[in-house]
Amino acid sequence: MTELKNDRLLRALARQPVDVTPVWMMRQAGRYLPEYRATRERAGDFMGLCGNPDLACEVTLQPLERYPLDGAILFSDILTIPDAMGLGLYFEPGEGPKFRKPVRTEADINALDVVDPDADLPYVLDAVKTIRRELGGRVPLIGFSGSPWTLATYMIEGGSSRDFRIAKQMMYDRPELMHQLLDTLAQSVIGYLNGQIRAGAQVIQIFDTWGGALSHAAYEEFSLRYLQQIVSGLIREHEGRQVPVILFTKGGGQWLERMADTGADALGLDWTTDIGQARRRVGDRVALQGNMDPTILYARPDRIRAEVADILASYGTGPGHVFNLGHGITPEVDPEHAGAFIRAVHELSAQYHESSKHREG
Ligand code: 1CP
Repeated sequence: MTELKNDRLLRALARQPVDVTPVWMMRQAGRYLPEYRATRERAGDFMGLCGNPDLACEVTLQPLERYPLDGAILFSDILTIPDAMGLGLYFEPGEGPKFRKPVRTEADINALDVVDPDADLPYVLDAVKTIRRELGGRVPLIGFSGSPWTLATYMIEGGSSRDFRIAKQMMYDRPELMHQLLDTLAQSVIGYLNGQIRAGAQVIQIFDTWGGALSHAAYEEFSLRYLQQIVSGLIREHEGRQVPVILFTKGGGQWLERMADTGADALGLDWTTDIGQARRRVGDRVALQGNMDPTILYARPDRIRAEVADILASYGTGPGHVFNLGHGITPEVDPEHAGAFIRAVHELSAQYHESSKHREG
């Protein structure tokens, strides 16, 4: 296997010394980039893009051509699992994801099988292999999945939702049925992520985008429990290296200690948590990833730079920080502003890693 030319991301996730803080962005391959829009046009639509390993590889690499990012993230979507379960994922132009056959009844849930990634999602595993080959060891490749709870919300609601009315009704009225669905999803996620690791993913992130919509007790029972099951079931070493796992619960700032208990290597933070306080709470148990408000990217580049400086100062000196946005970059952001953000992280973070430079000689 090729040597990694830039292993800052892996080092930071393992809380080892780095020269500067590594940075990548959620949704770094996406609609804010004109070259992405052009490739999606060629693919026909979003699912055509996800389903074509060569085009998925092309859009994965696009942000790396523009910016000195420290990681690549597989171009795919969390909703490939429910699609593989037969729910019929589609995208109406200008609208979010939708399912032709949402899951609403006991019979619907009984009919779901655990996904076999080799048989049901070969295009994702092929994309991972193609991207690893084309990366040539430039930076590590991040594979990902949605959390069972987050996937369940889309499957039950049939798409995006404001209040998760139908999903929560099932959770409160038929908890045993919800657990059956979440367990099927957790088993599917474990197989899918292990498939991505065997195909070449070097870091794993689990997106629990809607965990923050749950009550304290419901988060433990319906989201965290399954995050734990997944972390316990993942391959943790491959190609002679650790494969770090990052858990990101949007709105999960109050549960960081419990998330660290799962044995994950790193926690993703949204922008509502102070990263310095988070660091004091979790100590050296996990690395932290985050956490700039993505809408700051609409502000002037000097304002973006000041925000980066504040977050770096809040985290403080020493390793264990991966810079990221607190959620995905949005389609209307000016690509120049994204560039200013990434440059600022590298330029302003060196001072927080001085001692590591001396130690490395
Ligand atoms: O091209 C387009 O118009 C479609 C927009 C788009 C993109 C670029 C969607 C539809 N998905 C993606 C790619 C994607 N999705 C990636 C890879 C790109 C990268 O990160 O560089 C990843 C990691 C995701 C993950 C994803 N999909 C999440 C979790 C992260 C998050 O945003 O919280 C979620 C919730 C989804 C569902 C989804 N897919 C697409 C959209 C617009 C949504 C969100 C819908 C909603 O808000 O409910």
